[in-house]
Amino acid sequence: MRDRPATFAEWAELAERELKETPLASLMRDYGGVSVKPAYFFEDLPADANAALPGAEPFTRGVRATMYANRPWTIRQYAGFATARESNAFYRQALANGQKGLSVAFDLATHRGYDSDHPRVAGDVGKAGVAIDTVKDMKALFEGIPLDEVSVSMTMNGAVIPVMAMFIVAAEEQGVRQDQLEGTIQNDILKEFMVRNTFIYPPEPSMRIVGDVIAHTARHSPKFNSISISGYHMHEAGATAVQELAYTLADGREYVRAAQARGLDVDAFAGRLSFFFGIGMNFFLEVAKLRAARLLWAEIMDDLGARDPRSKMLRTHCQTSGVSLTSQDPHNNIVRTTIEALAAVLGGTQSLHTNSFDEALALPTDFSARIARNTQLVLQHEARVTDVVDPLGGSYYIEALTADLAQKARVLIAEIEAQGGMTRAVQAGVPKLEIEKAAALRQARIDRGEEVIVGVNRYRVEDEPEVPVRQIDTARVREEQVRALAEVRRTRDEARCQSMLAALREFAAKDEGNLLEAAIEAARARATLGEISQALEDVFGRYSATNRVISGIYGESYADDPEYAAIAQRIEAFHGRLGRAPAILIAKMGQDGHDRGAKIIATAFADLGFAVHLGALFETPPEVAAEAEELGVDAIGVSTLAAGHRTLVPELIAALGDRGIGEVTVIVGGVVPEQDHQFLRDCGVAQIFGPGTNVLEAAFAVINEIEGRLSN
Ligand code: DCA
Repeated sequence: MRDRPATFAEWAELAERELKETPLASLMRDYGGVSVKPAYFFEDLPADANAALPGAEPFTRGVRATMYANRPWTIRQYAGFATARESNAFYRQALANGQKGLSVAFDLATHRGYDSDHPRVAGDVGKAGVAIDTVKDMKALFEGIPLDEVSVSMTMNGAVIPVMAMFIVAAEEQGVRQDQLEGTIQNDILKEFMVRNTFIYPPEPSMRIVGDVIAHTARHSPKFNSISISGYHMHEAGATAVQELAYTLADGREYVRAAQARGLDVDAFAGRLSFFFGIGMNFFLEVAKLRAARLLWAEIMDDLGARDPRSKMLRTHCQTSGVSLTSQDPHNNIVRTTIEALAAVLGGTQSLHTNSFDEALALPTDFSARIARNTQLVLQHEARVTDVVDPLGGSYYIEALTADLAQKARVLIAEIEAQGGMTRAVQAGVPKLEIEKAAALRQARIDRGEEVIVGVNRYRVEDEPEVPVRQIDTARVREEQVRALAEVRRTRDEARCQSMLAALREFAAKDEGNLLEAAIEAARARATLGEISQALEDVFGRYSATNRVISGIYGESYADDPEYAAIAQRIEAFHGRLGRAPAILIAKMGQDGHDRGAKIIATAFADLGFAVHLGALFETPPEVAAEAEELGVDAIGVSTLAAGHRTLVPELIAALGDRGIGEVTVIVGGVVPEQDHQFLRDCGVAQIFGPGTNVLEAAFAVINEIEGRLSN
């Protein structure tokens, strides 16, 4: 028996013998700036790893001493669709079937502060979330669900003021006081400017809103988590683990400062700040990421003057990764989600959402939602992973990776500090651009087959099984909402409602008073979500983001690729014949702000030689048609991820016809259920590309379409 710890050097000798000609260095991996060796040893353990205690600062091993051994994580499935009534029925069923907390998904119209009858949101009402226009809708959403017992999380950022106000009033009318409310509001606006794009107002007034919500809940709802500082959307937009950690925690620091600037003592609110991370397929990296996040947050809060240990605890919700799901061979997604859920649990999450396997195709059906929830029930009840606290603690690899991630993130956090903090960095657009670069790099690796995705770039099946998907009749939902809105407006005390809205406007203009408090009064007087939001917009204005296309990443990754060169040559030949490059407008219509796919296509096509115009977010079909005419493009690539395509694409094609440019090729990319393909083709769509489409294949198809049309 040896009496000393084994070392990497000793192992390397054995390994090199086994590897024969292959160099050991070829087994090294890079996880977005973190390099990983093929084996870890005692010597890799950070000095403080042996001293870490679960439930004690800096909480690397978990925020509770007993963790799941005493209480498992909360099974909290994010859901919402169509009307409040339908979502309510779904929630009640879920609670009866073992779900522990609720998590509300709002539709995009609500996110962007529009009532369902607003002309800009025709394609968005009731899609990808529930439509909420009035307190009446909010009451219907929670009918029969006691808000003093069930904790409710609401993913709302842009329209946080009207939504929180309506939630509070709905609870009040259920007989539940504000101090009894349990739950979480996302209220994380900085990441909206970075990646998710459901902002309404410019960054500075948006930060005031965040501060007001934190201040109000600290005072009135001590059990309510006033923010869910989210890395998830960065993760989904393609951020590396280091970026997700650093940007999220830097956002957290900025929010603490915003609340302190409103005169609050840090320990009065910090215990109710919560977090939200995305969990992807890199199993150990994701476990280490959660551990590193807790370690770093404790350090940051120390720095900000927190004294209460609860202020230094990073409590988090996690969601398995949506972008890791594939539309090809979709049942593989059940396996992916299980692996990701296990990583979240071994990382010590407090609450978890597991995705449904059909989410790369459409909104989950009852069946897929059940499998997703059961994934967590099986982990909690059958896999015995809850019995032991932080079971990976002490693993050479996990401990070293935790320390390494934390160190890399510290450097990035310091860079943001040097830029003047996250609001400044976001205004300058730096984090957004860095995430887009990381996303393009990863997509290029997948397209080149360097990263294998089963059923997508390897092991493809010929006959894809047809998966039944949930269809939502938006026209019906919209009609119902519009009718209900009219009824509320007709029966309320109009003078009282208008005076409350005027008071809210004044609060906003004078930069005094708490905006949420004023909005609660307006909601009591039955002001609608759109009206409350508009009152603030009258003062703050509506923000529009600048859109930039990064270049060079695809070109570099494919420097020696014959297929890439073949398309580039076709485009050059096109240029030679017509004296110009083939031109494409990448369009995002409706209120769907997910633009990772659009940005990747824009970057790759630009590198290939296309003239790429990246349209603004949130456009209407007639606006896109007008832009296409003005630019004289050959094709429009519509990127759609929030189910608006059935309404928006036919409207676009009609608008192109109205302008006499019906010959422009229309291509659709994103989440489009198989069942809708024929419908879109019949409308005149030339090509449909689902998630996971190889960018080069898409480019070939597009140039073929354009040349085909031009030669006719
Ligand atoms: N021993 C004793 N008590 C425990 C233990 C344990 N091992 N584990 C948890 N608890 C207690 C907690 O202290 C907590 O009570 P408290 O609020 O009075 O402190 C209660 O059980 C609930 O547990 P917690 O871990 O806080 O879980 P959640 O209530 O589900 O909250 C959190 C999770 C991340 C903080 C919250 O912000 C959340 O639910 N986020 C969800 C966000 C979301 O859904 N986003 C959708 C995109």
